[in-house]
Amino acid sequence: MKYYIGIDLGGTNIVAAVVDENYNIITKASTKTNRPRPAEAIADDMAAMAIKAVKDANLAMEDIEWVGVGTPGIANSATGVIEYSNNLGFENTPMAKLIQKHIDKPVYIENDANAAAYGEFVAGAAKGAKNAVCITLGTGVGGGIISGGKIYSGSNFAGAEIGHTVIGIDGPQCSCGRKGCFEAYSSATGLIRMTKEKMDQCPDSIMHKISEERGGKVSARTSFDAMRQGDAPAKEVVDFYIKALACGITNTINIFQPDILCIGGGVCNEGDALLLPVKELVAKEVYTRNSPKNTEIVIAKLGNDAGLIGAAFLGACAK
Ligand code: BMX
Ligand code: ZN
Repeated sequence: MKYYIGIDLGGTNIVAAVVDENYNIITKASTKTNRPRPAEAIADDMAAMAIKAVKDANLAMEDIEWVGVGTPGIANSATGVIEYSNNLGFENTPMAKLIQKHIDKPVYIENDANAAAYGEFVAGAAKGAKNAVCITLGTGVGGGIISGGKIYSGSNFAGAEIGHTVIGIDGPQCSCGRKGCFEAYSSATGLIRMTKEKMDQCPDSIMHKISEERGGKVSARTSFDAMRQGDAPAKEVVDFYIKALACGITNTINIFQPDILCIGGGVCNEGDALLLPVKELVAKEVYTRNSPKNTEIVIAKLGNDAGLIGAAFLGACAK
């Protein structure tokens, strides 16, 4: 049996896993990212979690083929350098080298959403597809493109940032500097912003009661839950969220026409309440609406594990 290490470096958590050749996660070890911190300290913790996961699996480093890392931002897979990651505060961080100080193995790095797309491609909802696109609805909107079975990230490794394509000119401010990005509407962060705005306008909305019950917290679930209780303002928030998401997805399909477009990230826990109306809108608008073969839109299968499994198999993608 062959084993690999996958590491998911997130803004909140560092998770390392040992994954076997059948895509099963054997062990996981995690710690807080605790940003901002120097890259060296974060890399030390990433290596420590990887070493712990190997030990917990009753394996030795000799049993491991390679290490793969998924990170938000621009990851140069040729040099192992994270060129830029605004939320981690990284600029030209030689991540592969920093990890190799502790673990003497090949280290592959990729953008987190690219790694998640690769995970869904090798073992999840996009298995068997020739061309697939995955988008993740989390803190941001991540994009990952699989073309002919390989990750496509452009000529400079910064491609597939589908979240930073504008769907509303002069729309809400995005963290990338532009206004009206897909991410500014369709991330969990965007949904929370729109929920709060609607709550300010509608003091009688059930969304206030729901957030009070949850310690005053407004989350990506608040509007969906209030809608299910018949709250009209909440339904407006959800309807607009779905309209924006369908717009971004239709754009993506019009460009790539993949076999499968899979949607992952926390907001997908809404399941059919999200998927069915999105599919209906896309079917009405997509360029190929009259064609017999259309992109299949599905919810990602591997959840948070997609990034870990995809990272673990980056060495296979590089071959
Ligand atoms: C942002 C961008 C992408 C990333 C996406 C999803 C940074 C730091 N991040 O658009 O590179 O793939 O978020 O990130 O530039 P997540 O945190 O939602 O997983
Ligand atoms: Zn943007």
